[in-house]
Amino acid sequence: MRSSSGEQPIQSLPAALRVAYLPLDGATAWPANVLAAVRFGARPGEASDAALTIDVGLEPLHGPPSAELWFATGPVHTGQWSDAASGSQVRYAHDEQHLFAVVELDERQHGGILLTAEHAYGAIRRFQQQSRFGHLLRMWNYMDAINEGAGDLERYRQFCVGRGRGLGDGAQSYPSATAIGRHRPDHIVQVFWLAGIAPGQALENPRQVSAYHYPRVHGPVSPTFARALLAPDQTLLISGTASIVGHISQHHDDAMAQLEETVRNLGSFAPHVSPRRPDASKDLLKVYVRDPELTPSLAERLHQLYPDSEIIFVAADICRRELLLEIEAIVSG
Ligand code: 3EB
Repeated sequence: MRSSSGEQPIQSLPAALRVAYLPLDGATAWPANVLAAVRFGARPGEASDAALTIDVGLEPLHGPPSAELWFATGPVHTGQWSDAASGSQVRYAHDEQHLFAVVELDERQHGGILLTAEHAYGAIRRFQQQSRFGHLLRMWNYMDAINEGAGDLERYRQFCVGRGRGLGDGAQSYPSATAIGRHRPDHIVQVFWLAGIAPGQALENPRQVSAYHYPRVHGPVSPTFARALLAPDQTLLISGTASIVGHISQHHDDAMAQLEETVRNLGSFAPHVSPRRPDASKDLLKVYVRDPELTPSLAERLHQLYPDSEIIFVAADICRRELLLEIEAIVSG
């Protein structure tokens, strides 16, 4: 992804977002000043020193379980916010520039995937309206059985309907995002996000139709995300990216061909990668893999393509049943 390795300190930008993967091997200590930790895999009972801990029920593959750590750039404040309209809680942590927050709703209490998504996104919209961190930068959506149901009743499409209703039509631009299915059902629609005091710049991919302009064939309500977002500090937050060209899935049943197509899609953002700051973190890739057995060959190719990046793999379902993998990335500014 990175096209240049020039080193130029850029003084005028806000403090850099710093993100890293930490192996959860019991031996590695928690670093200080963590705004939020996103942990993968079931890890009951284990403590975290992060201000906000988000446990994601996606099994890590190929390597030790890890946490994605988002570092704070100053003192951290945490809290909980109640949204009476949806009966939900937003848990959050923020420093002076960024907020990380999560809402987790049980589908059994909210009447299925569509209403749960609507309630979650209604809560997010209301929370964001009163927040000092008014600009959504990056969102993750994790849910059960994402491909269950036929046609427009497929759960991902129902999720998109609920998300659209919850968000309303006030949005002028969208954050980057990921929407993924858990292999092990837990009935929870889990949405977490990064927001900032300043807006990012939404980017689209010339190889792909913008998701919010997908034609009707992909569902009644289009997904609301930007292909990538350039954060105010120039960190590039690339959305979940798959083997889609135009709006059509490519290379059904061929994971390695899907990988190459996905890599070409990721390559579209190379012009937006800024020169590396001296203190920049490594680039991070997260690979969602439908069939865990594919992991070794995917890993071999990805390490060859991105030798300087940190790459983690998790078992997950992708939002179209023919898609076998999806990759998201964080490229430091
Ligand atoms: C795609 O390109 C693949 O619904 O928020 C990727 C990233 C995808 C985000 C979302 C969906 C979402 O359409 C799926």
